[in-house]
Amino acid sequence: MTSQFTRGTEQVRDHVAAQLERARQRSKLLTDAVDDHDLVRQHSKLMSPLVWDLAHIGNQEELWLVRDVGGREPVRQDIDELYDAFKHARAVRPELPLLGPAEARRYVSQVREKVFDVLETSPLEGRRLVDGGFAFGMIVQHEQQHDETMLATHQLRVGPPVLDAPPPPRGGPVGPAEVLVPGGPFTMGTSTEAWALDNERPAHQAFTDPFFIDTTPVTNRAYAEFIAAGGYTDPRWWSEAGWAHVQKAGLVAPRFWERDGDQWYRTAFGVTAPLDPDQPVVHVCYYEAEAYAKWAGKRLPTEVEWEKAARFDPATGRSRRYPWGDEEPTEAHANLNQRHLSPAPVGAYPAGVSPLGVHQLIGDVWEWTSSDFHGYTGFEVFPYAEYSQVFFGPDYKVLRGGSFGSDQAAVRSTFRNWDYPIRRQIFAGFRCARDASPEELA
Ligand code: AVJ
Ligand code: FE
Repeated sequence: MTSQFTRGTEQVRDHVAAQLERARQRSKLLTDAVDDHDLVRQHSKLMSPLVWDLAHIGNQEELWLVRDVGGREPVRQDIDELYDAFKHARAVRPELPLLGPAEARRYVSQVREKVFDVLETSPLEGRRLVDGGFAFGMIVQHEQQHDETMLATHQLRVGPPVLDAPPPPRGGPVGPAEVLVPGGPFTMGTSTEAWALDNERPAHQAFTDPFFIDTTPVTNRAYAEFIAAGGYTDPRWWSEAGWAHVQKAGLVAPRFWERDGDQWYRTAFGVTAPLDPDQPVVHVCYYEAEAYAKWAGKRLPTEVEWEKAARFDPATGRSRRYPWGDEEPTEAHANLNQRHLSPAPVGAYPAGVSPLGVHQLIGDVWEWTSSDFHGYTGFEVFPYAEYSQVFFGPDYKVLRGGSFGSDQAAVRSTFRNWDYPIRRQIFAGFRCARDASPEELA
């Protein structure tokens, strides 16, 4: 596939139509999998009812593509307020007079019909919002992001399994445990990726000292060793905020883990099975990641380090779109697109390795970094402040790389996710890094 910035207008339209369709197939799968009662109820205070996500997807699509890009009459102006994420916290959304399952489904398909008409008739240039199909790409990504959120709701749902997928591919060799990333400048962020969101822009030169980064995300096996070594009860490994949190919340293991004697079990989408020791650990919060890293004699990578490990090609000095090159991900490169319902064992994606030999940077699990979420120098709100800017500051930590539940339309090496450091319902794990000593560089 060619990259978005080399596509002609007709190719952009075809690409947009296919991506919209793919996103909608996934939204349907996630909402048709459960009955009406499960669609309207709250599976966790942290999440919206699934039926809210569905209509919110339609409402954002209506606001940006039907009304703004298309200049058409509203489909349902009366419901804007209900589906404005800033008006009502997730915990209170079930109490709102929401559209019911049948109404929500009708609403999203009415909007979609108009959007296909707008797509056929609107010029895709001349206005920054539509250049390269940006507004459509933003809405595709928005739907896929909410699909990942709905997948997290499914993971929190209690009851017999309703989702099914083939197991991930087998693991394989990964080489040395860490790789050395050379110090110096590299290009971070992007100014050319047509569908990159405002917080990924602009491309700029960033600098790192030489550092080591783990070849793979931290596995269940390694994480279980931290638990067995008393990691959760030893304040030496925890930051002040982390120690306060682990005690108050009573954390003893990753979310969805259960012990029976010496064996750990993990429940995923209604299925409880012995933990696969070679899969990356998932459902840990930032504080747990930080504590593990300290126990291991390491630290979390900064966001700058993570992106350099994922993009920098020392042979050319260039930053790639993905660790493996500039081509779109295929199923050989990365565990994405909800193709499997868990992370894959380490070494499962040799075709996805970075030039420096780092595995599984894209897909499998979101990776916590030590960085707060801020705008890059030269950041400009586009097209609305409530996507990124209102979240900038010390309250959120940046996560990188996407998970098995992220769609490839919404993941790239410049993509930035963020969440509170206590959150565990997202598909998040981590890998460690450390400074390189002078002897190691000599
Ligand atoms: C980028 C995943 C943090 O879900 O809060 C969805 C994406 N923004 N609707 C979120 C988003 C508006 C956002 N994250
Ligand atoms: Fe949203």
